[in-house]
Amino acid sequence: MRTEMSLPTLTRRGFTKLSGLALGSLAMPEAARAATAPDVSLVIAPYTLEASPKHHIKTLAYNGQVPGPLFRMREGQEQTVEIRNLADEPEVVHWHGLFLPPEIDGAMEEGTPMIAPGASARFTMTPTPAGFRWYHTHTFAGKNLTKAQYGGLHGFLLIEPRDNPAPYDREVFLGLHDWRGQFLGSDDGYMSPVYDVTTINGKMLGFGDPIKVKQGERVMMHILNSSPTEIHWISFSGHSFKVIALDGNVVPEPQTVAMLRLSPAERVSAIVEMNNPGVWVLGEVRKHVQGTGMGIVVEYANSTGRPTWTQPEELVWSYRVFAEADNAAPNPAVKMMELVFDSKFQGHGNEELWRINGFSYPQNSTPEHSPLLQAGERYRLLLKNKSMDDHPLHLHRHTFEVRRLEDGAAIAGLRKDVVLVHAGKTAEVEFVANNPGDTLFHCHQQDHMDRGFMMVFRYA
Ligand SMILES: [Cu+2]
Repeated sequence: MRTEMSLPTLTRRGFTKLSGLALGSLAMPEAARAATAPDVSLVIAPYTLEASPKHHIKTLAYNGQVPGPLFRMREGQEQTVEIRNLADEPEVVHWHGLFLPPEIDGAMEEGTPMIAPGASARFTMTPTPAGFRWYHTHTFAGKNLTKAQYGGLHGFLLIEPRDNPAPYDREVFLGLHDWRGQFLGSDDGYMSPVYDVTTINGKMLGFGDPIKVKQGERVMMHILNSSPTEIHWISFSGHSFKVIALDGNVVPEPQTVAMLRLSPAERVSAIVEMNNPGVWVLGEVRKHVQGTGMGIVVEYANSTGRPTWTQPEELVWSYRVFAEADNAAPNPAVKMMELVFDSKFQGHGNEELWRINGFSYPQNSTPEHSPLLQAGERYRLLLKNKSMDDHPLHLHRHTFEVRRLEDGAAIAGLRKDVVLVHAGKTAEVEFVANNPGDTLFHCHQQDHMDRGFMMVFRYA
């Protein structure tokens, strides 16, 4: 399929570039191009998101939609990918949660080349592991709160498992996002973004299509928090969530819970039994956030009326309930690696500079400071957050197992690629160094990674 033919909203400038690209590709005969059509085609171009009739947001999007298209792949089945960049600035696409080589993983810090404006990139990849993954831009935003993850460059990716962990009737994908951020300085001079528009699947509550369900259905909800910086709390009035997987990985102890907490880049896959007919709101638990749009209507067949929202009284979430207790003796073969996070305040009106073990990126990733991994070894990361902010920490190209929670509880079996560590707390995760190549570790909060909260692990 030729993607450019079906782009709904190319701007004039985008169209000019497209023509230029078409000329550039004349070197390849049309038949040859068609014969080698990619399995996955992404076109990055300017786009205006209509979050509501009164909220039009100029941004970048994949294939003219926010979130970008859902891709389904079979685990281990090779895919050809083509990415065309019709934006004004270089772009890169990160395949979050996959075990890819650093040249295509989608982080410049690992050596993935950026795609220049007007250029395209083409490669093959073998998608693994199975589960709910996603893809997103991995560029720098700095003070511009419309760029990088502040914008619309994110989409769903499902790598189909060989077996389904639980029976369900159908799947729904929901993406949480925050828009139109502004840096707000607090009394102590620190700056953080605040947002005046929030959406689920690009729409504010009441402006998108409702999710239409039937009584008795079991719906698998795959929920992604693609927010640049914000943790979100989600509940579904009249219903509960049976959490099956976190970050796409099946949990050892599926549990039914009243609400979900997702920090930036986290995913939850949960089955909802549609056993309470009516018209309901699924949305952000905190009123002031839902008030900016983060909600979606769920409508049973033959039900009408205004959607009902039941306000939960408190925020409840714990990784622990989905994990096994860890009663095993410590494994002496595991290598300990301590990572201490703090910040250096740059002066009033400026942001903090984030540090890992005393140095910011890139100083912490020189041959002298960069952690060196031995292939095949198991590492335990002691994630010590000595700062006054919470950090969703992400390791590229590997899955880790959460082993110790902030309250000291030892757990096992919870495999993730993002873990939230609150201010002043420590958590521990383990991973096996089984994917040689430069590996980026960073805070998934855009303003933190932009200000030094990244580090490259290298293999010996
Ligand atoms: Cu952070």
